Amino acid sequence: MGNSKSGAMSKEILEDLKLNTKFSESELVQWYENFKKQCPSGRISKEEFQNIYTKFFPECDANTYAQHVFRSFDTNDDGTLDFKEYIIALHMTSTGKTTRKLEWAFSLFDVDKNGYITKSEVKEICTAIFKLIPKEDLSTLPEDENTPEKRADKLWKIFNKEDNDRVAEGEFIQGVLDNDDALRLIQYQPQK
Ligand SMILES: [Ca+2]
Ligand SMILES: [Ca+2]
Repeated sequence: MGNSKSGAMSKEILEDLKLNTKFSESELVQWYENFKKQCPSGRISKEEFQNIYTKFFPECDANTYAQHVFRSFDTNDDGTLDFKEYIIALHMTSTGKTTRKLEWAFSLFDVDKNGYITKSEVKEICTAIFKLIPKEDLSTLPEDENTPEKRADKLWKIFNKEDNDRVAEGEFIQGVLDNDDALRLIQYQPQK
């Protein structure tokens, strides 16, 4: 904070990232240089993020999902991703540690960031996930999960909740860990 915009990453950010991620100092420095090259302003706007993200899904509409992913990465809610948010996001989504990934998944589903997931939030994310599924794959989905509503219903049942209930982070993580279907249902997995 309050550091000059140009040049190297500030010492405190570097120390913080070394502590909070598994990346080494030299990896972080390398990432930072790449980041500065791609983003000379040091920040990624929502539009830039959407542009990058949707390139990975040339055949479908990834815009809605990209917006949700952006929101879940923008932890300080200022409408841009800075280097720290970018690296933490990268760490959460790439690390093998399931709990970390599920913490991120929780923040993806918690659309209004109030610390709980409602059934309508689950439906909203399921709808965004569905837009990622190529048309030819839609017809191969199991009967009980071949619409966003059915997928949301199936997911919601796993948490043993009434329609008007809400799910806290701990319940969400435990629920997904305890159920083989849940991990598959909370994310988009391309069919091989
Ligand atoms: Ca931010
Ligand atoms: Ca919420």
